[in-house]
This record gives sequence, structure tokens and C-alpha cells, in this order.
Amino acid sequence: MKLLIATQNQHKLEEFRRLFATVPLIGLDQFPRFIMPEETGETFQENALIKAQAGFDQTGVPTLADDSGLVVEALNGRPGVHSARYVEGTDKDRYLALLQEMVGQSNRGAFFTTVLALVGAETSKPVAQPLKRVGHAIVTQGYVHGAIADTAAGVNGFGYDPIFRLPSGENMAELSPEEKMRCSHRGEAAGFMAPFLRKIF
Ligand code: ITT
Repeated sequence: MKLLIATQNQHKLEEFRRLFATVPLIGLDQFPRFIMPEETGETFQENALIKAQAGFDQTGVPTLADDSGLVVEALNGRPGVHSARYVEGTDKDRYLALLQEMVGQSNRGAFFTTVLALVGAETSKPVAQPLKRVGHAIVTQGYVHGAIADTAAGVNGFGYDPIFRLPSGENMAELSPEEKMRCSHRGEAAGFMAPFLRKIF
């Protein structure tokens, strides 16, 4: 049995291939007629469930989806669920716009979070924290806390990684892929999901 990762973001797919190295993953390239649903939810969990449900409904393959983003204290939680759509353009356009919006802000606290939703691979057995059952789905959530840096640094990762400063003093984009997986929001959410997946796949 295979597990579909319902994402159009190739960076996320690469991270999942690293995180779930023993699970037979497939991407949306196997389903050219797949239509990504609109992310109409107001929370990361709602959007992860929308994407995972769409994957399973359209393909019949057990599906894992990720909804994630950057939550900035001084911006009342923005860009949050709208991280991918914060401004038009590239990842760089978005992180430069965010740096600009943060000029003069003394409170630089921020976190990344990922919600993972798994649909179509449920068992009837009860699940315990940190796994959560939401309807037919299994859900996990991970976090990494840090700050918005004053300037961008690093070339690894994607999205807002160049401007996210970790408590160690490094920006996320300065970490190797392995180091990022050990400390990141996606690494934590995947770590919670992994034992459950290993029992099925
Ligand atoms: P899919 O919906 O197809 O999975 P997406 O990129 O649109 O791809 P989201 O709606 O979950 O995914 O938006 C997440 C955005 O948050 C993403 O585009 C990045 O800008 C940012 N983001 C998420 N995880 C990140 C990470 O590990 N490092 C840096 N930025 C991240």
C-alpha cells in the first residue's frame, strides 16, 4: 500500500521523503487530473483536512496533507494560514515583504506550525496524544518557536526559512536538511505521525 502526499509544494514533498524514509510515498505527479481544493478553512487543521480528504476522495489512495505557516506575534498571528498567499510572487518576495512590515518592531517572536492530516488509512483502534482523531482523520501538529531576524541569511529550506531565527542564533535556512528536520515544526508533526504510519505501511 502506498501513501499519497497531497501537496503542490515540492519542498514539502522532499522533506516528507526524508522524514518518512521507510514509507512508500507517492506525489501528485501520479495523478495529473487531481484538482487541488481551495483552502477555505480558517485554521491549519481545517485546511489540512480539506487537502487530505480531497486526495483520498479523488484517488482512493490513503492521503497525508500538510497545512503550515508562520505565525508572528507582533502581527496578531499573520501571515498564519495565509502564509503562502501573504503577497503575490516568490518565496523571496514574501519574506522580504515580511521583513519590511517588521521594521521598527521590537517584539520579533514568531513560530512555525504544521498540521498533518491522514485520511483513508484509519484503524478503528483508539489513538492517544499526540495523535488526535478528527472524524475519519488522524491529525498531528508540530511547532518550532523563534523570532523574525533583522536580515535574511542562508540558502537552504524554502518559504520563510531565511528570516526565521532559531534560539541557537542561526536562521532556519542556514541549517542542513537533516538539521532542519530535527528541530522543525514539520519534523515534530511527522515524528508524532511516524509510529502510526509504520504500523500500516
Ligand atoms: P500545498 O498547500 O500544496 O501543500 P503550500 O505551499 O500552498 O503547498 P500551505 O498552504 O500549507 O502550503 O502554505 C504554507 C506556506 O507557509 C508555505 O508556502 C511557506 O511560505 C510557509 N512555510 C510552511 N512550512 C515552511 C517551512 O518549513 N519553512 C519555511 N516556510 C514554510
